[in-house]
Amino acid sequence: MTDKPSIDSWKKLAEREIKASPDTLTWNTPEGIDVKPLYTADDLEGIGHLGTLPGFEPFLRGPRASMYAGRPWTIRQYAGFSTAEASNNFYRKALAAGQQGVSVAFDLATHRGYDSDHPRVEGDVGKAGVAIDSVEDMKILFDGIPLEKASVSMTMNGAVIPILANFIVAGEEQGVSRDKLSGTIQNDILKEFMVRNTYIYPPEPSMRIVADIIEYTAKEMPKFNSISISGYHMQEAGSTLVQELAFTLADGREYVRAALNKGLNVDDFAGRLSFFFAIGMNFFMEAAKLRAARLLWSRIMTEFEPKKTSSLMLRTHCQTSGVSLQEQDPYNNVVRTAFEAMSAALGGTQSLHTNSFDEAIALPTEFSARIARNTQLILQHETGVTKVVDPLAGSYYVEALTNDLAEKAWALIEEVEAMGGMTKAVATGLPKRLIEEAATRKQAAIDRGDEVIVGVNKYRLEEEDHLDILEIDNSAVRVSQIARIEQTRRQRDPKRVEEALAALEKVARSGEGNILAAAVEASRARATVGEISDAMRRAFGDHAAVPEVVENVYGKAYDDEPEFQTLLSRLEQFAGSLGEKPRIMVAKLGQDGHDRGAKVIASAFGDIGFEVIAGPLFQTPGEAADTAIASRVHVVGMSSLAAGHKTLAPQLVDALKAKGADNIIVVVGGVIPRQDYQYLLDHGVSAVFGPGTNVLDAARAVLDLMEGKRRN
Ligand code: 2CP
Repeated sequence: MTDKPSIDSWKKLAEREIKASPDTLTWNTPEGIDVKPLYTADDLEGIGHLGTLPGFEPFLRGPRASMYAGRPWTIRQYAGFSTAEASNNFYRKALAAGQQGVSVAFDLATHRGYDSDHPRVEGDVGKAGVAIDSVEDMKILFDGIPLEKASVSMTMNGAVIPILANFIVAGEEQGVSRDKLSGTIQNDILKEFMVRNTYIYPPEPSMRIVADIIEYTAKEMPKFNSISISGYHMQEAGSTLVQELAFTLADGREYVRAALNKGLNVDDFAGRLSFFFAIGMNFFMEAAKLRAARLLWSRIMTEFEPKKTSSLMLRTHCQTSGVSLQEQDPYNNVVRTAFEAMSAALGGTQSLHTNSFDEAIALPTEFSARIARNTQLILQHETGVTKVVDPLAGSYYVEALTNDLAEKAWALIEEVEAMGGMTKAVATGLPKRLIEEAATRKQAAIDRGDEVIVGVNKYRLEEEDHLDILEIDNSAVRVSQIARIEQTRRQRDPKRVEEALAALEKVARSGEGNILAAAVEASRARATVGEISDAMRRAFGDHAAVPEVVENVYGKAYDDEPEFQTLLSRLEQFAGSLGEKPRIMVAKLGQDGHDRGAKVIASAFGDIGFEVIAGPLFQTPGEAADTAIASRVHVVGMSSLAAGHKTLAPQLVDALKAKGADNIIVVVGGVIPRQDYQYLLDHGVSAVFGPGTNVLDAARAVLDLMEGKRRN
């Protein structure tokens, strides 16, 4: 006989089963939330949100009363590659196969406001998205896709003005006036300064651009979501879910203030603000996060005293987590993505992208994209999850988790508020630093095996299967883009272009008028993305971030572990023989701003005993070689996540050689497909560290290389 059921008797019973206190089963998550092995009605005590209903304030249970029972979320797959023609073809096929909205991925040259013929972007054109140089490309992108029907999301932040202007003009020339265009522009610059790094101008004018877009769309494009306030990239950069939640909502509050400062009425734009979150592998916490987000947003918006309840409503897109995908045993990624998608649905997302299983390595193939899309179709049509609104409501665990997340995120939001809001907080570098620390801690937990990743640090295959991946011939894309730019330049009226660009520059400089309205004129005149961006560069200047490196986070996770100590003393010994600390430069080349990997490596190598030089973002191979030589480094570690490695790494090797510095060892790390290793090794790279590399293994390999070089 067991005791009568009570918490105490449960504890005793559990203790007998596990031969330890059940408190030892508590899971201390990176969010600082202690997840207990059992939740009961006692955990609901004092939680204020329990009696709420979907469609009503505070919208915790969903922005719509009927939610998916009335209309399922939008299946919106983010895609774009090489040319406008290829991407258009892909969108048309996807729409015919069940996708419901379009979502455009632009290449990094476009993101950063460079035309495809610019010398800085040789390795980037057409690589991680589609190259768009002018409205001519934009028209091809949407050829045969009726813009009065299909809603279009465009992920653009840096060059947001020329891209949105081109979209408006492409609509016009398709016969669809701008008031009929529906969709979303990302237009979220604050998180670019924090994590995503596709900014162009300094923070202050960048915030004006955001506000001008909100103003223009509020007046002219009633069906268009003016912004997609994004936490996605924070989680991708390593943030905890509390950080993602807090910084995203704090960003949102800042944008509302910027729009109000332009004299807008809150109800004229608040209903068209939208959000974007990542959905990672912490299944219940991710669903709870979306519920908490809606609760907190309605709390924030209440401060601005809107009259319409829709102004309090958080509507969001979600994407399954890119960083949760692994290169090793990649079909596991299908399973990961399916769980994440289910979690997003249980959390009540409005729109969803499911990643393809090969995205840890390359852009999706037609095959992998089909499985990703079908993951959502199966969820919507076969599992029954759409039939009931907010089915997790009332779960002791999920309600307690929703409350815990909301409380912790609110505390962080208040901290940001005390700093004077998010623009000021971003300027101090605090959010970025907190995220980088969390990322470094996570890497150490994975390297130590504390956090299990199936097929990577446990159950790893002896031999991986070969995987066919999509490869973009970037030089061919560049040639065809340059030909089209030249044709556009030949056919346009140069005087009209010049006048439109001068008018745009004046609006930018003077602070009077709307920048987007001026850019629409320039786009009509066939000014290119680069020319429009340059007109604003002349007024605003360029933003350059100073890279910082987190210290004593990675090393601390290893404290007194023998394996780590052995490496430390080996390095010390080598430094002794060298007469100085070995120096490594972590380099980012081209327009690839994904710097999580670079930052984690810099910080871990620093803790191991290297002197680390963190190179600035966006260097050309020649510039990186100059920095490496001036810093007298022994090794350059190039981090590449945007598929530019086959162009940029050999150029870096050649630049070092040309400058008489071929004694500097070059290693490459990041998203490098196995198929490319030999190519890189044949072109002077000494070692390649692909996804899933243990950082200590990488450090040992670099040390081996340096010792080998010294012996020869
Ligand atoms: C929805 N509707 C309903 C119901 N549900 N009507 C009746 N009953 C219901 N149950 C209506 C809505 O009010 C709306 O009409 C219409 O149906 C469409 O629904 P929605 O919920 O607004 O969906 P949506 O049009 O798909 O819009 C979703 C978002 C939008 C989140 C609001 O901003 C969006 O699509 N965002 C996508 C962002 C994105 O794709 N980002 C890509 C990131 P009305 O409009 O008339 O009200 S790429 C990421 C990469 C990683 C990167 O950033 O680098």
